Amino acid sequence: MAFTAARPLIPPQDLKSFQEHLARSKRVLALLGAGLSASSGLPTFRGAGGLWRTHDAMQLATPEAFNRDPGLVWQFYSYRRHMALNAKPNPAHYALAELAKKNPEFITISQNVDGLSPRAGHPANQLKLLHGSLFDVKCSEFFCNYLETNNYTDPIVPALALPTDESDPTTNEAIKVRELDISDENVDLPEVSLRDLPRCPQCQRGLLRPGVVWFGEWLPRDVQRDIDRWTAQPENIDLIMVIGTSAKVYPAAGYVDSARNKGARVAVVNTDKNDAPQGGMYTNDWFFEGDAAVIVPELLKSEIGEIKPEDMRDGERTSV
Ligand code: BJW
Repeated sequence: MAFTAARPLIPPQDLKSFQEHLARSKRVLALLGAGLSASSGLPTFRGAGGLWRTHDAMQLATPEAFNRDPGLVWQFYSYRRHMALNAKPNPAHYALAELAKKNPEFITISQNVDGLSPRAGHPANQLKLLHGSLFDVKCSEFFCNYLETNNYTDPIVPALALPTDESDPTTNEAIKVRELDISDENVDLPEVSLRDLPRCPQCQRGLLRPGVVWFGEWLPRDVQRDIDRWTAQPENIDLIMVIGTSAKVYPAAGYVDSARNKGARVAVVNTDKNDAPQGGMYTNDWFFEGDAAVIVPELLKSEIGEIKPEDMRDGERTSV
């Protein structure tokens, strides 16, 4: 019986040409999206993971949804804070952090708000969090400037605690109670009253809200300024890696074109072959189809070596 060799995950010719280019590259950019954290167990926005109960996650990520039903939107974000706190960075988060430590001219623009890149030790000055963080909270009142960073209290207020399965016979004081998955529409969602939601300690009036960027909102000005300064430098950009993002949301998606306009070759890592950047793929580009958690460490191995389990030290936050 004849055996055919398993097809390598990354076509060897593509791996070789990418790594040769990476070795020659100085100014490198990465644009990250939700697919990077998919292997850590966190859902993406579009496609199968994009439904939270019966709600489109993209619809919940809007100021309109918060104004209409702040309780529901807080339940969505409180659930995601809990999930993110309990998730672990994956090898791709660590590989990108290692590349940043090796190359000070490498910057990463992340659309992710889950805190996994910081926890993987990605140097903060090389990590631009374009859409904020689940662990920042700010006042929703227009005239109040209250902002709290690194708030890891889970749940942020008691009313947002996940319901537990009271009928579970294993549930007792000694054993961790079984939390119910409220992203599943078949699980009853507890009622949350407005007065139990987190309030601003500064103005005492406004509701607190997650410090993330919703549709129609401006992006953090300092973050955008840093990126603009970096891209506007006279030197060319050598490479942009577009990892785990559908690259459909602006201004993030526009950085692919900005980098291309400064000479960058584009390398996409995505499980979906159809999720190429809006401007399409050029002949010199690479499309690496597959799980970022597997592909990214493989691509970067020539620069950073192997990511071993003992290298994956989680700068975990303690949930309070
Ligand atoms: C894997 C994988 C695995 C899965 N391995 N891969 C120009 C043109 C048109 C519209 C606009 C424009 N400029 C601005 C706009 C409006 C708007 C916009 O872009 N709309 C689009 C829908 C067209 N942009 C804005 O409103 C932005 N603000 C702004 O521009 O302000 C100025 C302004 C104000 C007023 C008027 C006009 C201008 C703000 C955008 C904020 C986006 N916010 C969110 C929520 C953040 C908080 C939260 O997390 O809840 O950010 S929405 C959501 O989308 C989230 C994400 O960061 C973002 C991008 O999604 P991402 O990460 O790409 O996720 P997915 O799910 O889409 O893709 C995952 C990918 O991974 C897929 O490709 C999978 O195949 C892949 N994958 N598993 C590798 N294991």
